[in-house]
Amino acid sequence: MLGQYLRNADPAVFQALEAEDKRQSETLEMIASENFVSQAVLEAISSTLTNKYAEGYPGRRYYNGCEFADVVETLAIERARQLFGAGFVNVQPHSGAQANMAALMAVLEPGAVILGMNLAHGGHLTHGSPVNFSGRLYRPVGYNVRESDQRIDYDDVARLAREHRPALILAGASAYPRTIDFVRFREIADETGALLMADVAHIAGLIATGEHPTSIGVAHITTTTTHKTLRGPRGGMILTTDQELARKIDSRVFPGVQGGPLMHVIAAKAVAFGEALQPSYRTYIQQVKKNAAALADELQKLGAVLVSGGTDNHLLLLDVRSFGTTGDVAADLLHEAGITANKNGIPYDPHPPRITSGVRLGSPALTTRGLKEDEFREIGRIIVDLLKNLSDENRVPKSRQRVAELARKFPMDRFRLS
Ligand code: DSN
Repeated sequence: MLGQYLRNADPAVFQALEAEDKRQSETLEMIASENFVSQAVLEAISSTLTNKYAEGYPGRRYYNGCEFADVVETLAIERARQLFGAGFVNVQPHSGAQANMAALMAVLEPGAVILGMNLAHGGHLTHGSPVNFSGRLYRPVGYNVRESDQRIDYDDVARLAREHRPALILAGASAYPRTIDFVRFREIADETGALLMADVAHIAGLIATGEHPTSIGVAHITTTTTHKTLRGPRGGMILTTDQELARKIDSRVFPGVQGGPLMHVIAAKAVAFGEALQPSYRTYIQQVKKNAAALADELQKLGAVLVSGGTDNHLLLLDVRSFGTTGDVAADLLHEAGITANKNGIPYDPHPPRITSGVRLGSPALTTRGLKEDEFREIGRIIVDLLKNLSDENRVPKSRQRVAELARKFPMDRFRLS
């Protein structure tokens, strides 16, 4: 049994994986936090390093047999340092949420006040949501975007910081289409005696290539995922330029909140960071931005409303109220037509999170697949045709055909293991 290929050893799982491959090939992936990893990254994830326990850090492990685990973790750390210009990197967090948990616990005592972006305004669960550890362990205060232009109101962040004196301010978002001013955040943190933590999970690839102002050396701590614009395996990472903070972070990640690191994933992080250091990755990220801008432009030309009136990065938030529908209905309709996206709350949303008034659309995955501005404009037209003609029964089959044509033009074979 141990020597059999998956196809024979476990047909049920094999078939589900085959079906997933087909789903990814035949549909258009527009979830802003997803991407397609390279063949090389896939190979590293499926390597025998999944068998290895390696608690500790390179050169200081608790088990023997870690010599090659040390090689890949050191490569991942060195490449991440080079990519972001950060002196200290911990590549062990299993996810972005774990990275945030370890980073917050490294510098805060339970009950500390934290100031983060409201989830309903584009923030993240781990930035102080009451249903998350961050809202249960700490005392969260949320900042919103301005109602008039749906951008972060830095004066209001400063006002809240002066009023609540947080121990830590969190800058970063999972549904914010505009540039984040980390320097202004740091000024506010310095004025009010807070630490600044930046969660750049969504924009890490933009920062690594100079396509978004960096948080490294501006924020005291930066956390990120490695699988979004960074196009690596699913996982997290913490960066800092401060040696003392780095020491605290390392001991919070292990043994603080995690046990054995996922060494196969760390090997894949090393591979992905190596890819991101190539000049072609910068071209890729520039195209990600151009594609998001083209989609935003086409949607707006066709009368659609976008939160904040456009995008500076890899994502946009479509306000579907002008189509007379809600986010859940719109996202399901796109799904039926073969476009995968997620319903998303918009700032000051009249609907609860399971309904919402928005759909979040991102360009990273389809840009990896090779689509450019013309194709993104066609996707914009397909989306508006679908949402404008809600009562036309033929709209889904027609759109499905247009989606299938686009998907066929950009085959996915090169991202497969076999
Ligand atoms: N789930 C991620 C996203 O979609 O942005 C955030 O954790």
